Amino acid sequence: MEEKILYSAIQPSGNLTIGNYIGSIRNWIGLQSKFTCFFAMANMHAITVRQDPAQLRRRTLELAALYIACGIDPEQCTLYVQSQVPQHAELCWVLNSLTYVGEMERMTQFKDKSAKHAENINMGLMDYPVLMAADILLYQAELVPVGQDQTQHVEIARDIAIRFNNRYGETFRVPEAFIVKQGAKIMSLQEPSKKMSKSETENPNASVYLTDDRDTIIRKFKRAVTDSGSEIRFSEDKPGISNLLTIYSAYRGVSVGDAEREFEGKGYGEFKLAVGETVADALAPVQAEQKRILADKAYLSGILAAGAERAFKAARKTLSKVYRKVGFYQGD
Ligand code: ATP
Ligand code: LTN
Repeated sequence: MEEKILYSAIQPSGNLTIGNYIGSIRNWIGLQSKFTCFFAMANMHAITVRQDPAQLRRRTLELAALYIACGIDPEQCTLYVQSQVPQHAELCWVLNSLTYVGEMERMTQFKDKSAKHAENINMGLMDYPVLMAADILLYQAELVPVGQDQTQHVEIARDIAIRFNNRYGETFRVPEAFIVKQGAKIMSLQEPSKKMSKSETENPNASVYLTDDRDTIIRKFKRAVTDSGSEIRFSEDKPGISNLLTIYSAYRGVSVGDAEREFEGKGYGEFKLAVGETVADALAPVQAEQKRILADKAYLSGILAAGAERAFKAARKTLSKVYRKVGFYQGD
């Protein structure tokens, strides 16, 4: 039986938060032995908002090292940089002609980012979901593990795949989003009604970065906004405490129910300290490993070169099929 394909990516657009880890990377680890996996550094997506070139290059490598430090096995998976595989842009162009402007204008992320970067509402920002569809469809991926905010984009990738298949005949596998039940949307520690985001830099206490040191992590959790009352219970009317319980249970590997029982009768202060210490304990070895990998430039560039080559081969196969289907001359 042919092995199923899994695809995911993260933009090297900032320091990763524990939200990125809990909502996406953490779930890749367990799936990598069951699927043929492709994991990318989505640097082409990242430039849809302004990036400093030197910083983008550095962050791309940091993200690759982080994937490996978190437990992605580069021998087992294909780890590569999106811009090193030109078929992404090429397929995106073809898919653009099957995508309607109205659909893109309705995307929540486009609306949010347009409001946030009103001075730079560029074509790339609007086309972002089509490039993402190209990423996924190029590899014939079946499963796309992402956080909740990306479900709309995976839906549009499905629509585009179905549309293409209907018009030109069976070409793409129709992908499905894989969203975890707990932790698909980690909230800001300062405003628990808002998503924790790596590009939110206004309030540094809102996000916990995977690169934060122990004291910073503990301080941020101590300052986390909590709710009225004193009970440590997961419920809709307690968004702050519920968010902390989700983070704690993700890093402890226990259920939310178990976490609630553990802190029964305890106060908010004690609970917040325990969450901070748990996260700090878990991040320390990842940070050390990321540092070690980054220092070994030859190792990392070897992994990325091999990854780009493997990705290129898979992508070339799909693109050539697409070009044939749409009637692009490919030589005789
Ligand atoms: P940006 O702020 O630059 O848009 P981001 O923090 O939203 O970045 P992305 O690169 O867009 O991060 O997302 C990487 C992955 O992390 C995606 O699968 C996304 O769904 C997931 N993710 C992002 N934020 C969270 C969050 N707060 N909780 C759970 N998953 C998240
Ligand atoms: N848009 C995604 C990153 C991304 C992605 C992908 C995720 C780019 N291409 C393909 C899954 C599949 C995000 O997380 N912001």
